[in-house]
Amino acid sequence: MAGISSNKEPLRIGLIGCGFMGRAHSNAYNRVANFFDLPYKPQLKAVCSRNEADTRAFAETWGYESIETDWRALVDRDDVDAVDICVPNNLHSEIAAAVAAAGKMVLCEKPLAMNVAEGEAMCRAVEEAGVPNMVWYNYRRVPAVMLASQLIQEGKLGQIFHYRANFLQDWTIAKDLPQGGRALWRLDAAEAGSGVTGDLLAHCIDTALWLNGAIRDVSAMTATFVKQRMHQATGLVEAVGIDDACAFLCRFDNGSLGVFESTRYARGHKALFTLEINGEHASLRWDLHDLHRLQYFSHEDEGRLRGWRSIHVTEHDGSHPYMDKWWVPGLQIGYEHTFVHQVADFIEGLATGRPAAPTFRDALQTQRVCGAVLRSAGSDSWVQVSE
Ligand code: SOE
Repeated sequence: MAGISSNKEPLRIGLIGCGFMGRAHSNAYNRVANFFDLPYKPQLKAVCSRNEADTRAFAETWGYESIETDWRALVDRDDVDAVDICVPNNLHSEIAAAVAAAGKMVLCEKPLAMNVAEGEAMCRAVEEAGVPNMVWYNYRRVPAVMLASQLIQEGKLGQIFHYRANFLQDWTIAKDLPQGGRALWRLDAAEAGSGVTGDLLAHCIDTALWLNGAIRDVSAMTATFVKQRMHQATGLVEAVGIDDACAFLCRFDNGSLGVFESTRYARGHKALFTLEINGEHASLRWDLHDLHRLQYFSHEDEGRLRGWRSIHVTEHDGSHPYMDKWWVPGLQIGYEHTFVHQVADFIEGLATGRPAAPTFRDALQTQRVCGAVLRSAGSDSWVQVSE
């Protein structure tokens, strides 16, 4: 690989939130300039969360120069160019509006917002301020998924008939798992907005909209299997307001049919994100547990040899997205690299003026589908995905 120039402008990052996603993004900021030759290099200026000792420890581990314990102080700093929001969903919109008003770039963890109205307000805030913005739907940047997108764009599948996606987990089956607060805010509707729909299905929907275009209408069902859990903030047993599982049917604008399923109650599955697309000439299948492989079946292959191919997406000659930046052919990369790719694309977007997707506006469309799914489940009826 050609050498990487050391002459780079700093992109001064302020991170809000020290959880799992704060770690994933910090890792990406630290690594991107070692592997991608870009005009800007992330400089970890400040990290913010409410607990001072935890924030200091996080800053030391990941290399942040300083800490804040009030997100407003971080947003107001003159030495921060871009603010990364990695806190529970109920805080996204207020922080994003403040970041935009301060004229800073904003990167926001998925889902964009608690609901469509908040998402629309966030889009208006960043667009009126004219600040670069992006939402972290990282699975688009798995090389095998990006390759799938290229094959579809090239017309290799022809007309698309079916789109199928699952995201299955099993970590909330225990009835004594509390809701709310640290690590468990995803179980609290007041902090998360929804359950698996906004958390896991949102990934499936983002990828589907990108690969297969707009979704017209949906018919969904949800279930909340554990109806009460102790809330960590109050110590009281409170009603659970999130969806534990959600499945929906949909129709895409291109005429294809979609089937989506997501749950945190699929015993044995930890993070099984799979997608399959069936077209007129070919089909594609991808599985997060085997993320460097793309399964491909082409009806145009010679009959004797026709069958599913398992493409090991590690070529270095430019044929496999991103892979020329990493090791040597045959050596694979993993989950954390998807975030490195997303930072690289964000920086590239700053340099070229072509914003990296998904922007807030792109992610609003996923929010709209999630909203329609929840409305459909609540009303037991087909619901249009409105613009
Ligand atoms: C939930 O367990 C979770 O961490 C999601 O919030 C992430 O977005 C997903 O990538 C993995 O699972």
